[in-house]
Amino acid sequence: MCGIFAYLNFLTPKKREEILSILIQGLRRMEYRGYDSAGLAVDASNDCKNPYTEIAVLRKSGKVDRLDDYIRENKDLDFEMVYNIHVGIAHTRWATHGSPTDMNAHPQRSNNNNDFVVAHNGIITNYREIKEYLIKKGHVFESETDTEVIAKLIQHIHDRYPRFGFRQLVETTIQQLEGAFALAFKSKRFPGQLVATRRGSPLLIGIKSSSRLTTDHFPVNFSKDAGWIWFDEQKRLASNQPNDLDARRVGVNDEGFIETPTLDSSFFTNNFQTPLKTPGRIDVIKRDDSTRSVRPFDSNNWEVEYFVASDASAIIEHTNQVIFLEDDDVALVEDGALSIHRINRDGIDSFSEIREVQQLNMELQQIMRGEYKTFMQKEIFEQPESVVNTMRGRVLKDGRVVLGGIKDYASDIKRCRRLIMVACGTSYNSAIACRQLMEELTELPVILELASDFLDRETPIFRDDVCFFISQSGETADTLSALRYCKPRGALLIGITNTVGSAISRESHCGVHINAGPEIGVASTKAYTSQILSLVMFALVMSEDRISLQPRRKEIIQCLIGMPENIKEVLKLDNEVLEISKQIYREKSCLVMGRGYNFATCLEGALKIKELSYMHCEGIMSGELKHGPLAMVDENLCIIMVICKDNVYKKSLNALQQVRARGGNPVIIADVTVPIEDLAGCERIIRVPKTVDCLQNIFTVIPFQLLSYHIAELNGLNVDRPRNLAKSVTVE
Ligand code: UD2
Ligand code: GLU
Ligand code: MG
Repeated sequence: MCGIFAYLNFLTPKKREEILSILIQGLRRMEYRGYDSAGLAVDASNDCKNPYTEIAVLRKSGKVDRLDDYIRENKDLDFEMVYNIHVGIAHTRWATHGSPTDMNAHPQRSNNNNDFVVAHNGIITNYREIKEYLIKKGHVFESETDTEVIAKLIQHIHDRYPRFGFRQLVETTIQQLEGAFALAFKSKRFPGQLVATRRGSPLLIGIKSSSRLTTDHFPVNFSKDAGWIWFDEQKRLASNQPNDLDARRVGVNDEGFIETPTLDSSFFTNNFQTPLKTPGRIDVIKRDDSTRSVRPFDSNNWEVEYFVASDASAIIEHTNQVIFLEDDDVALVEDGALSIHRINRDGIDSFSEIREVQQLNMELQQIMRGEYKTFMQKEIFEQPESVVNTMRGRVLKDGRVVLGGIKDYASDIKRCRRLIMVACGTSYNSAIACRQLMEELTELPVILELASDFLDRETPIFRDDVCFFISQSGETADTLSALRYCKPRGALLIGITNTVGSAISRESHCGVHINAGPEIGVASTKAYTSQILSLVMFALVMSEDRISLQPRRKEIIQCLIGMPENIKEVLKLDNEVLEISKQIYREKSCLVMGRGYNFATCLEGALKIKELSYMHCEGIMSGELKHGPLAMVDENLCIIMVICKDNVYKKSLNALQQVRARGGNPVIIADVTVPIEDLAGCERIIRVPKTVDCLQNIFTVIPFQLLSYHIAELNGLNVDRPRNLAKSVTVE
């Protein structure tokens, strides 16, 4: 979930040193996205007559600077060597599969010869099945990444079908992949060629040439039917079906006729009927008179450079002519010419048949955060995607919930005496948000602990306790100390973190990586919602065999699936929230109240406002109102109330009445099903979509994220770096 950068120079001679600098610079431009390791691959022969016989893969955990130093110290590379035509690919990684080590950094490679190398952004959810298959076929894996299967798979297909072109190999490979990816491929077998593709992760291509571009668009070519389907050997074995694949025609021979491959009949099933004419070359539908790939320049002897990147910040300094790839586009650069391909016309209604060359007229600063002014804003608006990444491969279409990290411990956990959730700040609030559901679905006592207080009290912990340690960075000092305190006492330790390879992830017995992607803004937003989802998924896993709980589980899972769309709806409230921010940004103090599942939202909302705008703001349980806070209420106090149609609805309305009776005029955050008549004449109402009670707090907290953001901005404060605070608190 971090960044890809690739650079191809065609008839524009470049020293190896220059190529490496361009690649490193590309990575640096994407540094702001946050990452844990970096790497690149370039041609490595030092023989000018045979420049493409070797590929070097250079990778380092840590900063791009470390990679840079590592490369400069390399004694095997002749930095003066000049390439007329060259392809280099580079990557910054935010680990999801395997810790951030040199070996797990990208590019990943197909074999010790580096025949194929690939840089990947995203998560491959079916990589385990593919890996098992490839291991059986003799491939030896060296990393813990999901990405490595891509490199090994393309090699495997190449070995079976040596006549496939590079693009065809990639098309065949990506049809086996599930999950999300942006990919850049380089191969020793196809020197000077670059293939890039995406599904779910962003990717764009910059074009730079001193020849004039004669076209403002590239047609999309449709491969007739490269209809390869991964053959699920496991499934066949499980269902005891005979292997009738030998009888099928499953390959394409030299003349373009379908044949039965003799090497490995179990590899593919065939779903195409018509023979391809010349496979690997012209299997595209010609549109008008456009040829397979457009040579888009006005001179015969043209030179060109291409840049592939996850975002424009890495490209803008080179060129402002770019093409944005759509999902499942496969871009090939061959002989310096770019062509865009799609396997078939599925989903073509939503994508046009051309990819326009767009002019970027933005400043670098502007691009870095996309359309957003700050990282925090970007991260708030990323939530429709980050929640998908948290659930990817875990909430399955068939209604099951699978947490790979918990599976083996589930039965131990079910037998424990109590669940204890230990955290600080926002992470602590996520535990509050999920406490009720945890109790309901596990039927265990659930105890919440602020890490600092937990340590101060030297809380008794026993062998049959299960302790959760929740931390975005996985390095939070108090939480980590609490973990170390519990370890010798024999409790089972579960980590919930966003950072693979972090101390909490390493030192816990098991856990869940929330996979929200790097969070840069100091005030946590997307990590909070992903933490809640991770805990909800945990509760669902714990209750999967409770028959009486099935209807409840089903309802929750349905709502999880609808979550991304609903979050988009919530984000549309931004302008309404801005208007309210304008009314309250000068207040000295603010009271946020609610109860039940939305109490966590009040605490987290108040925390966001404090952190960002330095305003005094307090989140209270509305049940506590008459035990003290009500004394503060008058017509001047700024109040925000969260009211949803859940099991505490009546009580929430009661609190509203009490506030109204003291002249209070609260801003209300309500779900769309709350009737206006119930809201006691309040006029400032923000309506969020309705969902199942235990997930409602995700929708109610987002308006607070936006609110705190706008209040801070209206006050002219630094949103990404509030004073006195640090992103990860590694001191107690
Ligand atoms: C994991 C693996 C992945 C692959 C996949 C199988 C990683 C980062 N992920 O993804 O490589 O094997 O399973 O489908 O390697 N863990 C802790 N403490 C924490 C968080 C996680 O010990 O705070 C453990 C967890 O118990 C598991 C591993 O780390 O053993 C990976 O956890 P995950 O949440 O990334 O698991 P999953 O299944 O999504
Ligand atoms: N899932 C891949 C890995 O863990 C790619 C992560 C990324 O996008 O940086 O290596
Ligand atoms: Mg661990």
